[in-house]
Amino acid sequence: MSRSSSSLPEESISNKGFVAKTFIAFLVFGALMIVGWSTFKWINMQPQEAGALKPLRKTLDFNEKVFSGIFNANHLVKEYPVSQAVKRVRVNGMDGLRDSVNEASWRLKVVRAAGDTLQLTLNDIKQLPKKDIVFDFKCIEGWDQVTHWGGVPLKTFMEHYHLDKQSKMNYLGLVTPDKGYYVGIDMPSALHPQTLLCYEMNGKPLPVNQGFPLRLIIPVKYGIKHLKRIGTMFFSNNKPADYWAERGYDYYAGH
Ligand SMILES: Nc1nc2c(c(=O)[nH]1)N[C@H]1C(S)=C(S)[C@@H](COP(=O)(O)O)O[C@H]1N2
Ligand SMILES: [Mo]
Repeated sequence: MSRSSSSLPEESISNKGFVAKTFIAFLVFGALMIVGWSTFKWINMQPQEAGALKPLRKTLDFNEKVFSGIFNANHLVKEYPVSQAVKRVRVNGMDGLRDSVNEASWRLKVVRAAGDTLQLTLNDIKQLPKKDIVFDFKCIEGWDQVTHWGGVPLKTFMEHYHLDKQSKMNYLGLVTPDKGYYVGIDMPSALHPQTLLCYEMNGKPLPVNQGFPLRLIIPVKYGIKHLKRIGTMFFSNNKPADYWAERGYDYYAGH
């Protein structure tokens, strides 16, 4: 018997095993392709809901439940020394800022209830205790920068104007004077100690394209929620309309 003929049966056995394994691998691969492709097709066939295909919106709503469930109002976003704040702050998003704005005629309209609107000047707001914050501002598009803001904590503002009934509602809504940009904020995040009605950046009045005279600074959320140039504030138990949520982004937008 030659050596080659004695090694032949062994080789053909391992070859057989290899062929079988390859065959199974292809079957599994094919099956997964079919499952993946049909899931993709099924998702795409679903109707839209709030700017996203229904199954994706369901996922976003589920994420919102999870993240708002673990939200801790006492957990503070990291703060930095003022020296670390950038001097040239990026401008992103000009929706609702295209009209001119004038401090003398501008008012913050606070809708306490239907037909009961409080109208405040910038000076009224500046009378309240001021807080400065330097934090890492994060945009959902992927950039971030350490920036310095000043204003009155929204919680202090609500307490000062006796908006306690309103603060028990589920959401706060903010809208620019021209209604071109609008956000909805869950009340625990609105009342978070680092959330500001902000009128200063780097110790000076807000530049026009950064939201003069008054904007929201809400460090627990992504940039999309930091509405620039607030015109109207209102309260609701249902989700207020939200510009980017309508375009498929996460409504909660926390990080
Ligand atoms: N009125 C208004 N506010 C807005 C936007 C906008 O388009 N219009 N864009 C938002 C987004 S996506 C971001 S990241 C921040 C950017 O703030 P900044 O321009 O001061 O950097 O503003 C938010 N507030
Ligand atoms: Mo953003």
